[in-house]
Amino acid sequence: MNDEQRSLLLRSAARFPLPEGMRFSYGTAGFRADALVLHSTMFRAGIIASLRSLKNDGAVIGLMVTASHNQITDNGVKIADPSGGMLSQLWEPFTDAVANAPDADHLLRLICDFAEKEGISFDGSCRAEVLMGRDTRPSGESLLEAAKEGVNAIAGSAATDMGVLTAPQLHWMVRARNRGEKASEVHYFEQLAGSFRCLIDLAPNHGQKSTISKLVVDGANGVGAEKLELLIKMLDVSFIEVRNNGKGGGILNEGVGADYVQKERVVPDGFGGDDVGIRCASLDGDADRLVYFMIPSASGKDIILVDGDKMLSLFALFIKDQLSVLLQGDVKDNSFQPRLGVVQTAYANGASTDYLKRSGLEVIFTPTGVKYLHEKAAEYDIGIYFEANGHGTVLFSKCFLSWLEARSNELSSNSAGSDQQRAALRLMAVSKLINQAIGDALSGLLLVEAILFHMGWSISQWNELYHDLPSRQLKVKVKDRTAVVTTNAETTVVKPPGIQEAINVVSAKYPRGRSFIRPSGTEDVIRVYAEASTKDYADGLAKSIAELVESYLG
Ligand code: G16
Repeated sequence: MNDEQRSLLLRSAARFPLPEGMRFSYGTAGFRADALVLHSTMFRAGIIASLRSLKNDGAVIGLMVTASHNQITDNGVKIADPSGGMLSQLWEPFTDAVANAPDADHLLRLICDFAEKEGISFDGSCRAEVLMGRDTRPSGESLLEAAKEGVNAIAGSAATDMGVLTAPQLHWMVRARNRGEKASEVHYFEQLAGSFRCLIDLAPNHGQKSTISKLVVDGANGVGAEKLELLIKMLDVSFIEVRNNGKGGGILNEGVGADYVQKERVVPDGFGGDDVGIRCASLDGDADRLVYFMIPSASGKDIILVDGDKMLSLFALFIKDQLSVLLQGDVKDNSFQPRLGVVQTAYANGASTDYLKRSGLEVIFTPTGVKYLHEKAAEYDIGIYFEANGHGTVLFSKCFLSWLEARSNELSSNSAGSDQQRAALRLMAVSKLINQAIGDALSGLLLVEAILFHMGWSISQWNELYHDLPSRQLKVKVKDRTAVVTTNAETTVVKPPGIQEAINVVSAKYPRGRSFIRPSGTEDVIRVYAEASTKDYADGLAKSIAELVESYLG
């Protein structure tokens, strides 16, 4: 950095001092905290995004201002790498250090040292570019401005404000830009709508498309509702109704949204007795998570949850079927056997894992956080990953897609209209519909709808794929959540000593009892998960484990 560049950085950084006594930590999906204390973090995240772009020869980087499922007063930031996926984990320690640098001088020193180590040059040979978006939180606008200043503090960098977006839209745009593809919101909607229509037209019962039954979507009073309404217009369909779109005075994520529905398992606001038996779905605050649910009776608050594990199972079943049709019979080049794999976390219901394994699928586990699942899924030709909370997608390798395209061309000239050709076209449409950058509630929703239509299934038939083991999740507020350290994809606690043994003893008392604890990376709590053979057992086990956490961590 030359003197001019240094003084620009110092001057800008001085305007965003670190709040007294605060420590920020890069968590499961970036930084998250009360919006009031986040201006310095946002400014510094802008710097990180610029540096990341310079490191990648000026490739576009994404910066999304969102706290997703957290309460409305929180905010946060997610950074998207050139692939559209989450920021490389290798940069997390540096990002943490930058967020906590005590003053402008320390910050400058950190950046210069890191740039030297990473071979990042400020000689103007390439220009950093950062695409920015935000969700609908009231704090978003001013925090985005702070992030913009961070980008501009690295001389020559360009920040492009894309306005209010879902997080997956921004990730999709980053990927598209870096692939030299059209990357506007309209192009995003066109790609989703086009590939959805294609799947519907390829369904065996496509003549009945006007009979698709009603779907009611809870938009969490957030950005997903607004964007889904636009997508519905583009699709020109009438079977999707959006509720909780934030226009009726509802508050973001309060008594609504995918996180609430999945964790509390109760009817969200805006839904009730009139929705009994109807297919319902819920998005989260930045529309990267999706769960489905049904209201079984008008009198109670309970729902039947159809979660991320069920979505994973539905997608895996459909893709496996299409692959086997495609690979059957007289295949000219049958040397290529695509590897299909699924990725879950410890939160996956035990019954889902059993079902997937019984279906002959390879199942692997990672810690919580799409950054881990995505990385694993990318090792397969087709990698399907989902967290139980509804965050996930399906990744298709470059090599598989080239093979598929060649195979599809071959089939269209030799056996147009055959089952095999239709299977190839369906898989190509899935690869365009489902977001290749990150989990995306809107694209996931259209894929669920297309597959249910293809199968001729109701939500109840889908739910019958397997029966969930009853489970329960709790949050425990403790003095210091970092005191809990886990291993084995978060299924074993190594610190504090003794607590894992105590968890094992308690879990063993319950038929099919399984439980684990882990520190949340998005909220200041310890999360408790428990499952067992009955609802009462699962509730009892979760409560006992929460008490253990309190007794060990206070
Ligand atoms: C983020 C991550 C998810 C993770 C969730 C909860 O979701 O992207 O992978 O499951 O946080 O994480 P934790 O249990 O560590 O709080 P979102 O939708 O909030 O961005």
